[in-house]
Amino acid sequence: MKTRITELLGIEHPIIQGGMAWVAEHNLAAAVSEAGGLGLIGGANAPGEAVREEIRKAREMTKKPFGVNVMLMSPHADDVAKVVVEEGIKVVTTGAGIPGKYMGMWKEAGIRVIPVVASVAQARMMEKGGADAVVAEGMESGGHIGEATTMTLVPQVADAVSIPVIAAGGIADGRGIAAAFMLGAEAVQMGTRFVVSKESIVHQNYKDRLIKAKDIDSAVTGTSHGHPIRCLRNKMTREYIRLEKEGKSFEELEYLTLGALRKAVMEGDVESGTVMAGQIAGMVKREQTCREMIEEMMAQAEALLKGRRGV
Ligand code: TUI
Repeated sequence: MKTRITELLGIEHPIIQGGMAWVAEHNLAAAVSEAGGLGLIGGANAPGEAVREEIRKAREMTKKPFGVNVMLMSPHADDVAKVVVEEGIKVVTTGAGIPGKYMGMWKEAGIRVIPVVASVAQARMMEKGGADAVVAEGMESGGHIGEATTMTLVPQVADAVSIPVIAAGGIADGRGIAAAFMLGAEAVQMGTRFVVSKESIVHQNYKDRLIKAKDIDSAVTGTSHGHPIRCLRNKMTREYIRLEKEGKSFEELEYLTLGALRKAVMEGDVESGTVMAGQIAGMVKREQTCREMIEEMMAQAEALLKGRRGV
């Protein structure tokens, strides 16, 4: 399936892997790229040198293009922004902020810049600032989210900008991809399904929790203080939301989430840790390789878009 995004990025399938903190490391990024999508290394809160090492390890595993997600709230964002240039990365996505101050440096280096946005206003601002495309991310996504749903955001962003739009949030099969295309997207970004891929290094407890999840098993913490994070319900989210209702501030609640994503992803503590996942977790039922996932989804999406029933 060819779109402006597959052309822009030099990839076979219009599927981009989310830049998930702790999860999007070199094994996953290389596997998604090898399968014909665009793998991403998630910079998250990691120092620049750690991201450089991840980039080099991914290069040893694939000759195909992969990108880096720069999390703009990271204290190391300035360093990571330089490392991607030094390492000759060709595609950068950004999250949790406006990448304006890095835009000149990245464009000069010939990098394709694809900010993740959560509103039409942000999408317009990014286009004006020179973005090559935007990811329109709905609140069905895992992790840090905005307020609009994918169904409402994607067509409004597609109408507002002329650069290509990538849909994200609540997409995990060929039906989701076909639907996103109907809304005006030219590719999708997916996180949750890839978390349970065979190549994903997350702890087995995390994968099992996600596979067991039902449709309404996620919760959003931090809505009261402007840092909304979607994750699967557990002891941590129950405690967090209870204290939020009592009026506790972000600073007072920080102890509950500090290091909690690492604890869930690396140590498998899915009760006290942060198990970030999107609302589509309920549909993710088994571990497969990234190639199996991508081939299955593309066959289903292509059949639907040609007017046949899904396979
Ligand atoms: O960035 C994400 N998802 C993330 S980042 C992350 S790590 C983290 N952990 C704790 C706190 C904060 C982050 C986990 N999940 N998705 C992309 C995304 N970007 N969603 C929403 C936005 C966004 C938000 C504000 C984009 C721009 C923006 O601009 C701010 C402004 O001033 O308009």
